[in-house]
Amino acid sequence: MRVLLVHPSALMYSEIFLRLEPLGLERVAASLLVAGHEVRLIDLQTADIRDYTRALADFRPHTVMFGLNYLANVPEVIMLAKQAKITRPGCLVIAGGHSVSFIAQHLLENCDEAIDAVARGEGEVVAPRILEADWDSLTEVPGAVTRAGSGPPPTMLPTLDEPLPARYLLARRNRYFIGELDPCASVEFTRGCPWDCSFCSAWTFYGRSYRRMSADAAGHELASIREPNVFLVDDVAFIKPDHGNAIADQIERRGIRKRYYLETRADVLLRHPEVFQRWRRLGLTYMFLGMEALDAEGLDLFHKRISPDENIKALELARKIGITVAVNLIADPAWSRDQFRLVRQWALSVPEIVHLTVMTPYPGTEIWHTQSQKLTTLDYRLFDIQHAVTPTSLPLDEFYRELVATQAVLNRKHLGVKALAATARIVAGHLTHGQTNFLRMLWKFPRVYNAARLHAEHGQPAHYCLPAPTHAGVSHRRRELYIHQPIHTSFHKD
Ligand code: B12
Ligand code: SF4
Repeated sequence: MRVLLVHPSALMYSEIFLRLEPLGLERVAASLLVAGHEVRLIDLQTADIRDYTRALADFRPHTVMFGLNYLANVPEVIMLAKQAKITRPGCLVIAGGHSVSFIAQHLLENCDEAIDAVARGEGEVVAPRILEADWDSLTEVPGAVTRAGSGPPPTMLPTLDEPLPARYLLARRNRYFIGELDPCASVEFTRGCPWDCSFCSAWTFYGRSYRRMSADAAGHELASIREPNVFLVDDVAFIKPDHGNAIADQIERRGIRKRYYLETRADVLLRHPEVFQRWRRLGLTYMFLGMEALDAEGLDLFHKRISPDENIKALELARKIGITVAVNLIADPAWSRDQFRLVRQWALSVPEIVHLTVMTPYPGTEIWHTQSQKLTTLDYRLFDIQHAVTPTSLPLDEFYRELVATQAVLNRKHLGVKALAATARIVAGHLTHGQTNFLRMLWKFPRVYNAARLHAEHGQPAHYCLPAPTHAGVSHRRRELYIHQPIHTSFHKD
């Protein structure tokens, strides 16, 4: 069967700092190839809508599969799905990925019949099974959902060691970057997270499980990557120090030389600094720590299970090791002008890169159940953690002015004249190799972060909307949040 896989375009607000390869779709592509299908992959983050139109006409796919990890991309995917149905009448249109797994039935009932089925959970397993099944027996496939009903819960991959992502299917690989790590590939060593933060759906998607790729497979995959830089997509890197060390052994044994960016938690870094020190020597350059809040009250509210003191100690430790750290804070729509001011003051007092995102209840998170009765909009496009979708204490336009003013202060800290002078050498190095992503990023900020535009985006007509919350105010059972049902691991806390 001919299968066209499509990743939608990047959100304007994330594209400023980075653009990363669609690793999930590359793994789905690899599993479809193993099952004997002919596969093409288009990433609209780097390709043009004309490439998509051309692929529908020339490749003539029997099935078009869309990656829907992000709610904000839903309206775009419905539009692309409609185009597929017009150009290739009778073709099967499927959506899969993180976010769509939580809203499958609602999307199918509210997409003007442009999407036939949703594949929930890990695509390496469910996608080939859907293509094997008859349309009439689709609702028996674990993870498959159609307008006629849902199959059993999706099943998990027995091992993360295979398939190797079909990276070679992507044209324009030099367009993927994060900051000055340009070009940059992505790799995944572990899947899932044993913590349970209230604003996050990483743990609910994988049923709070945590799985690891074997060190040998990780070494093999790293060695196969051509880019000099690697973004490690694991939610929390090196929770298990033996795993981090075993992969480090592989890197040394195979003589792999790259620079790395990873995300982890402050307590994981504090518990096993020696692993991060070793990785620093192997090329670890940037680390992202989700601090989320500066005070204990905020951290408790998010179930972060960490203290402000640990967060600060982790920053000091990372500085000592010589890793550049980026942290994220979550802006509560209830913030006053004073709270924004305090964040600005704190951010200017530390050398780290500070990002500010807006607290957003997503389906699949606990706060979807506790906060969603307050939603002020159901427009998918505003669920991108840049917009306020719950009531703001300040008038909305003023909230955005404070938010953007704070983001601008944080940005100037790193992209101001002094900082730019420091990056000049890096930029020159990139240009020598024809890499322009980092340079373009430096000029995009003022155009993208704009309070008036953020505010005006609330007024755009919404043709497609999230499901109206039904559990509002009702306490829910945590297991009902899960896409993959929990498997037993030593990490389970409930
Ligand atoms: C890497 C990453 C990114 C990359 C995206 C890279 C890319 N182009 O794909 C970057 C950094 C750009 C990014 C940005 C954002 N991200 Co992000 N991201 C992640 C992260 C950490 C890992 C994703 C990943 O690559 N995993 C590894 C691959 C192998 O898994 P996967 O993509 O999930 O794919 C599997 C399944 O989902 C499924 N699947 C995926 N696609 C398809 C398609 C089909 C047809 C099928 C059948 C199956 C299928 O099968 C795959 C293999 O098992 C996840 C957390 C997580 N653990 O999932 C958050 C996560 C997905 N991101 C999230 C968010 C909020 C965002 C942003 C909105 C934040 C922001 N403003 O910066 C933006 C929006 C991006 C956009 N639309 O432009 C949230 C999603 C919340 C939600 N419910 O919408 C997550 C869950 C983080 C979290 N902790 O809450 N992100
Ligand atoms: S925010 Fe990080 S630590 Fe918390 S549940 Fe999500 S992935 Fe895990």
